Amino acid sequence: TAPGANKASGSRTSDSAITADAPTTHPPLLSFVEEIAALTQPDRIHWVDGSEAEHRRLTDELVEAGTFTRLTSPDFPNSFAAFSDPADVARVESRTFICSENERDAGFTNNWVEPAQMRETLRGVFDGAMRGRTMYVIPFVMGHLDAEDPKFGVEITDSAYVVTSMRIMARIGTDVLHKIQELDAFFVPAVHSVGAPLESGQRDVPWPCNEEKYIVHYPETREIWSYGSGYGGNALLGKKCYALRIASVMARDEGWLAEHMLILKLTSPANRSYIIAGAFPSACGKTNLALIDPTLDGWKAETLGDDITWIRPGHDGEFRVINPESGYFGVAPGTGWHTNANAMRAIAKGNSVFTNCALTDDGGVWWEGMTQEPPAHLTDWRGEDWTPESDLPAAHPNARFCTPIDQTDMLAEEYFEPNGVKLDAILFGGRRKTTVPLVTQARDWNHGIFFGATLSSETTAAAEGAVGNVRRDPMAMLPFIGYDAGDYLKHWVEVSDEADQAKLPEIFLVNWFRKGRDGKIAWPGFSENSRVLKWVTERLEGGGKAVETPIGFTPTMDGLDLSGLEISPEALTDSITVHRDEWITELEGIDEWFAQFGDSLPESIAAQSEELRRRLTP
Ligand code: GTP
Ligand code: SPV
Ligand code: MN
Repeated sequence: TAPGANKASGSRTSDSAITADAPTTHPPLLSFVEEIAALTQPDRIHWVDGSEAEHRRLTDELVEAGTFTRLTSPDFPNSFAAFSDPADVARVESRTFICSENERDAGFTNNWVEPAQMRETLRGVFDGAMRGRTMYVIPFVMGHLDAEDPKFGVEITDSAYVVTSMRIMARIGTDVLHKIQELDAFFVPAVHSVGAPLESGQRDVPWPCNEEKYIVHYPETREIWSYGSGYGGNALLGKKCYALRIASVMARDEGWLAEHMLILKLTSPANRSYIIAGAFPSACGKTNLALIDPTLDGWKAETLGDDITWIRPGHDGEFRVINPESGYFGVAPGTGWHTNANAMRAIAKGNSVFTNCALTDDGGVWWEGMTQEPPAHLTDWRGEDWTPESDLPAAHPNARFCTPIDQTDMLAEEYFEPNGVKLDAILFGGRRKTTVPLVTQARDWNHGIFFGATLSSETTAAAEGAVGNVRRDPMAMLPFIGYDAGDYLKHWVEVSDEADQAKLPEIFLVNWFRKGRDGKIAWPGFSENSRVLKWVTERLEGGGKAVETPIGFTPTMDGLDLSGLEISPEALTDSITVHRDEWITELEGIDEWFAQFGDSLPESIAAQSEELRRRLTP
């Protein structure tokens, strides 16, 4: 099958009993459903319409099954808590595969298996995988239904938890189904099973999953197959699997970018608005910045998105951005009234699903950092009694809230623009204790790509594995680039050819996490990041006090607006200073990193590290 085309309709058995009561006559969709049903052998098929009545029925069933706990506290209306299997709490990068025809096209950052071999493996594990369960068919669109080029998908899943979460995270249901048929549009076929068939009479568990997991992408045919996990990025296939891995391949072929970025609209006291996107690795501050409450007087922030951004060259030579999602799947711990009141207000409107948070005795949820004082007693995410004296955290460090984005008071009206809004600046940021200063402006587009290409961060709980090791994470996309990483950087270089050079966004490197001489994080972060954003907008206007350092432009000691902020001169120095010796060491790490790209590293980006070397050598 060619990219952008679903399988030929001729292959389907049109009289199949499987789809006799289907709400569509669209042949490629019917044959997809028939094929997967024949393979996985579910007890029944449910076509998801996305309605309120359906949502009520499904959540009732999930409560009945023990997967959901209905929250009875008035602080969390129409909301539910779910607790995963303790071994199914995060994305599984070691079990994520890009199965391109040629190994070279998956690149060194991805796991690769020959597609024919993977298809055979998956045929084995999916054979009968939905026995005893309902197979749900979820038509969805990433981005707006009335966009110029809407991007459709159909997720087949045997998890009602996935259906209720997808209803928050993407536009799903009957309208989408009709549009696919009306436009005879391509849809990404996405198949998900928890991998836990039920024999007749077998009792289900609250969180079925399988020790063996596969998160598989076929970039050429734009297919997704996910097996064995019910969790977030492994199972809500519109999110990382489609909107980043598959979409990055579509974007390469069609001349745009699919990125792991937040989108923020910032308005100055002079009433000028700026659209800023930010790529930070998982659990490194996107949701927090997307929902910032600026501490600076007269500055207003509104949000468009917190995790995924699609960037397209517009008709007018500008880059335009949209958020393809419709909800937050945010890290719960650390989200609190004192750090992220905007998120808390959205959550307080209800209609949310909480995964691996702790339960309060009055039927609500709690996590570390929600309030400054923990409650006296909780039931932790494992179902154990918890008190403030307990050694283990009450919520899993990667516990998540899933909340509709339109519950955000500070949602920007541009969120509703089907074809997006002009992008002014891009921030790349990581979690680094040393070396990387608070904010640095790139000299030009390719220098900015170099910031992104060499982005690094200490690992977090958002993926399985050890926490706290520095790893390179190009554009915060290391686990999400659906093709060769060198080709991806080349595409970033080339995509600017599509745009008006005078309208290209400015690019900045930020680090909220650098430690000071006292061993504590030097910069106060969170709302105070508005001071950095103000400097960014000043630089966009050709102002802002800066020094040129070997790594780019950084603020002078009096460059940031620090009015009303208590920060010692030492802490400020430790936040913004560039240390030549640290960068000479950093360059060794960059050399090692770039060596891994082999000859797929674009010359213009390799040249950037030579330029840095030259600038660091007195
Ligand atoms: P994903 O949803 O996994 O992609 O994560 P994210 O990038 O949206 O991360 P999020 O905003 O949820 O932040 C994750 C963690 O970083 C939380 O524990 C926050 O408390 C912490 N954090 C966010 N912003 C700041 C900041 O400015 N300073 C400091 N010190 N910590 C921050
Ligand atoms: C991330 O890990 O970057 C997330 C959460 O946003 S997940 O949906 O699980 O990918
Ligand atoms: Mn993310």
